[in-house]
Amino acid sequence: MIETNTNNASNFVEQVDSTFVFIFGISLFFLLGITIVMVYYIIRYRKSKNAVATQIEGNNTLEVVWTVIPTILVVIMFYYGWSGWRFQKDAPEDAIPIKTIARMWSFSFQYENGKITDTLFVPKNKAVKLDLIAQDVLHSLYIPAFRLKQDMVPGKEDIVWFESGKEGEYEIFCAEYCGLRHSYMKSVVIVMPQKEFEEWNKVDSAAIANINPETAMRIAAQGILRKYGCNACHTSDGSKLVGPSYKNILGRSRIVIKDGQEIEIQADEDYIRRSIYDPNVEVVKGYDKGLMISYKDQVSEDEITQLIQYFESLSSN
Ligand code: HEC
Ligand SMILES: [Cu+2]
Repeated sequence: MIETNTNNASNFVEQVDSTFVFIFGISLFFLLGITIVMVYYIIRYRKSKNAVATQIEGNNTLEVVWTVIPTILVVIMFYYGWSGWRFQKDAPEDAIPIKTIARMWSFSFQYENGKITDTLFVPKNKAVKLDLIAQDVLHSLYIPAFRLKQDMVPGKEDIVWFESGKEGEYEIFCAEYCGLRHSYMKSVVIVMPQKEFEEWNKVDSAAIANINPETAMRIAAQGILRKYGCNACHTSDGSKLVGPSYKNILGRSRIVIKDGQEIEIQADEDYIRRSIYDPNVEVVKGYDKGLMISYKDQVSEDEITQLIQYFESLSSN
């Protein structure tokens, strides 16, 4: 359930909202003021009443008034905008750091203990600092309820921070058009009591003992696919998305394009490993090159082995 009442959802809500109301109020005042005066003059000086125009030669008082007042207003607006922005960039020393990774087309969040999730979990009443990393193209982290938005630029380190005062679930969007499935690039931040967060943070995702090994293997593999955001482009049910489905991927032959040549290749375990570590060397025919990035520094050999097992289980013979 997404929380709709955003009072106190983050420590920025009040300040951003009052800046918004201030700027909106000034804009509305001038919109109405100018429109009313304009309509009044149209009627007052219409042709039948005032056929010959009166020429007016400047007015110093008026010139000064309409230069000085708007300048003051704009400087006040700038001040509010600037100080609010500075504050959002200046995380407290003791803020909990969470690595926030954006890529086509999902977010993931890595906590201090190495745990990685696709939903952002944070404690209530505790400052949290998000270290932003874009792995492929421009993205933008947008949490409307927190009044927080920051572009994520590949190669550029940036942070945002916040402290939430209200438990609940809030939406996260990518606010920078980043390709085909940009509109699916969303997530959720869950604010929970500090105790619950600490408990949650301790629980190891591998604590799925005592279930049948086949199920454990599937759960683990699906966890890996979620963790790295693979499902933004691939499915397990045979349907084509941006990339081919994992279903029936193993053991089949397919045409790939390598060095500009079409070659037929048998999809064995080694091919799967190469597809994940060097995806743009052999590109499956009919799909685009350059969309999948190399996961060499991310997915471990052990995880690849687990994925291969899972892909095997999806291959009906
Ligand atoms: C941004 C989209 C995207 C993401 C994210 C992505 N892939 Fe891919 N993947 C593709 C595309 C497009 C292809 C086909 C072109 C090619 O071979 O590079 C592909 C091809 C593959 C292939 C070869 C498929 C075949 O039929 O031969 C495998 C295996 C694969 N991806 C696994 C993964 C895994 C595992 C992850 C996560 C760690 C992942 N992909 C993340 C887009 C993506
Ligand atoms: Cu994006």
